[in-house]
Amino acid sequence: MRKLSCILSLIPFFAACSQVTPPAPYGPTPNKVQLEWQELEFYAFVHFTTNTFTDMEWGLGNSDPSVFNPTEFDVDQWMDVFKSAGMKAVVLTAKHHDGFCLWPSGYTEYSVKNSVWKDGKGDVVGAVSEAAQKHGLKFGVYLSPWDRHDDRYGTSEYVDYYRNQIRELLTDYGPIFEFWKDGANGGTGYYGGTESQERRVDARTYYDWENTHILLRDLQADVFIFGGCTDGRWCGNEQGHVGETNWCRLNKDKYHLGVPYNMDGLYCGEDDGTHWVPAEVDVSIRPGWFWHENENSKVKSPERLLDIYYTSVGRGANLILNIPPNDKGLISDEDVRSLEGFAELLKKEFGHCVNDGIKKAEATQVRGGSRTYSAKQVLDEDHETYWTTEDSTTSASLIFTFKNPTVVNRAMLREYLPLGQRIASFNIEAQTDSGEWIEIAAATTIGHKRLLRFDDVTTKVIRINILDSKACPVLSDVKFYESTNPLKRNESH
Ligand code: FUL
Repeated sequence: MRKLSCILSLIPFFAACSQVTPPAPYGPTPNKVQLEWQELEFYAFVHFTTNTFTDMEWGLGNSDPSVFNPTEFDVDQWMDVFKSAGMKAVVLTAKHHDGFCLWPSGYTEYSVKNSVWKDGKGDVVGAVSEAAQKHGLKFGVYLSPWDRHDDRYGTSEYVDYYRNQIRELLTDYGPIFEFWKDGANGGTGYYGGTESQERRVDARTYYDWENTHILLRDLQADVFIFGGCTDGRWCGNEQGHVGETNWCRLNKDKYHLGVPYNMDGLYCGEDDGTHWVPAEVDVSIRPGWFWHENENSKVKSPERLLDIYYTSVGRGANLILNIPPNDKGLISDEDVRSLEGFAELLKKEFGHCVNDGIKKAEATQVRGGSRTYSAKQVLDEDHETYWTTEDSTTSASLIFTFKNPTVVNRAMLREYLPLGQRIASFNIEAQTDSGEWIEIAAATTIGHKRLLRFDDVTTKVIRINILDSKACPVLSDVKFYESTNPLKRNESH
């Protein structure tokens, strides 16, 4: 009898250990490069060229190379600033629309080699790539397809020239994590002449992107190609926000670089999309992309940067924040101060996680009753483990009980993206002393990350209700925080 009860008591143990198959992926899923890219979350954009010295945004391609002379050029200072702000990478405009090359390209005379800077021996691309590596940041390049200087622009020779430049950049400067193609295309410029002229191209066909992508991946298999909805998509604006609903899926074959198609699709992704195309939010810390002295007083405040962080990273997109060096080759004090303030705010937002005070994590349903998929899996620091339910379930709740009444005012959630993006709507509720549930936050999609800020609530029990999901929900992480920042929600978008 004793033996039998002993055996019976082991049944739940064996049930928990038995293999319960994971959910099948839903829709398109990210590849390894896209998953690694998504983990970077927040990185720097650096716009720097002759424009910095001529006070222009879009140089016409006729500036004398000698104007490029950053007398106190110090890339270590840039990297220190980026790193202290929490950035994990940097993307440099190796060539902007004006055509001036920040490296001594073998295929044009319009580059640093004909500037007075370092007697023409300087190489900004080389210096930034080395400094990034030294400071533990990944390095990427922007290479403008449009070139307002080069006479070949508009002919097939220019496409060869562009590809030769890709060969130089992806061969000589170490690993390139992201290659940025800009959508601005054709129009007025000098194109090697003495007078401004107009040149138009058909952006759909002219560049033959398909073969350029093959070249890029041949040179560096792990490069993330941005622009034209290749590996990631532009969010459709340069103000610092992606849609509150942000799907990583897109019918990407309908989108072409520089050809306006469906702005809503860029902003929110497409629920029925055929490919995995996550969003990147590009925005400048200043009104312009290049440094202008008269914009020193218009640098975005730390609070504004925090709002941008919530409406980009906080909605599952990556944020590429432009911080343009000045004409001395340094990040200006105004930008440095703002980024320092922003880093302080971030520390206050997410510096105090209260998860340690959780004594119990439960779910209204656990797939196969298996420990592998239990509610606890969202609390470990492992992004690879997750809570999930039976296949047919599209709404369910996670319930967290704290040891003591706890103040909570921020939350972070992550879906397990290798199985596709699923959750379409959820809310968070806190239980009052009288046992009543009050809603404290609500949102639509989650994706890589969802950050929520809400008024202080003191509670012992919090629940996350998945209200709608495309397939059974798969959540990998949940964190609750007590922020010491006053709640200021200026997310106008
Ligand atoms: C735009 C460009 O025209 C701007 O000058 C800037 O480079 C920005 C990142 O992309 O389309």
